[in-house]
Amino acid sequence: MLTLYYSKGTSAIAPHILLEEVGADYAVHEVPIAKGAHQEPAYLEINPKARVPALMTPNGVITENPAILTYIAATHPQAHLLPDTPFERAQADALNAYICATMHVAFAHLQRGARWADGEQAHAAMKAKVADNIADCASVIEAHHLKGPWAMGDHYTICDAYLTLPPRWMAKVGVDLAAYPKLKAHHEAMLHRPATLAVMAIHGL
Ligand SMILES: N[C@@H](CCC(=O)N[C@@H](CS)C(=O)NCC(=O)O)C(=O)O
Repeated sequence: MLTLYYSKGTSAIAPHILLEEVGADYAVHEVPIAKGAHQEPAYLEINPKARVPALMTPNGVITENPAILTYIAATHPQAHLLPDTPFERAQADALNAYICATMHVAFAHLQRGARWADGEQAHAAMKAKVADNIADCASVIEAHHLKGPWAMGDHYTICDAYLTLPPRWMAKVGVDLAAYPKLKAHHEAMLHRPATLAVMAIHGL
């Protein structure tokens, strides 16, 4: 049995979608960030980094979206969500690393500037850069990481669940998805999948 620790509307949407896609036997445990639940001792025992998502597995806790997505796919091989060849696997890892370590971090500068600098002026300066940085990240994904129709080409993989997040970040900072035809088509295709729709409903989206 797996347990996904999540907060509604966060990046936990990605592993949540993948758990639905593979038909996993899983439970959910809500950790509402807005109420500070991710900072409470009970949750810090699950994830000392005070972030969601986290996935409790029979072997212990996994944190970090790319690792969680890979674990779900690797433990449900019948769903074929990991590319077969070493090169394609590395390409998938590259996209997931980019979403996690560059685009998500760029988006975090909107609300979490205090992690990088002190003072209102510094936070305002960081916020002012977020839309441009998110647009740059979207351009990189559009040009180099999204083969179409799915991220890795003809087959849905772990990257596709993670790619549900960039359009959400883009919308929040006013970057027009229509300017990125492959990302837009991907987003629309995702919204036709029952797993995506089920998770969006749970997250109140
Ligand atoms: N690198 C982590 C980032 C996780 C993360 O930042 N999650 C956000 C929600 S999308 C969070 O927990 N925010 C609470 C906070 O920053 O205090 C991952 O990919 O799992």
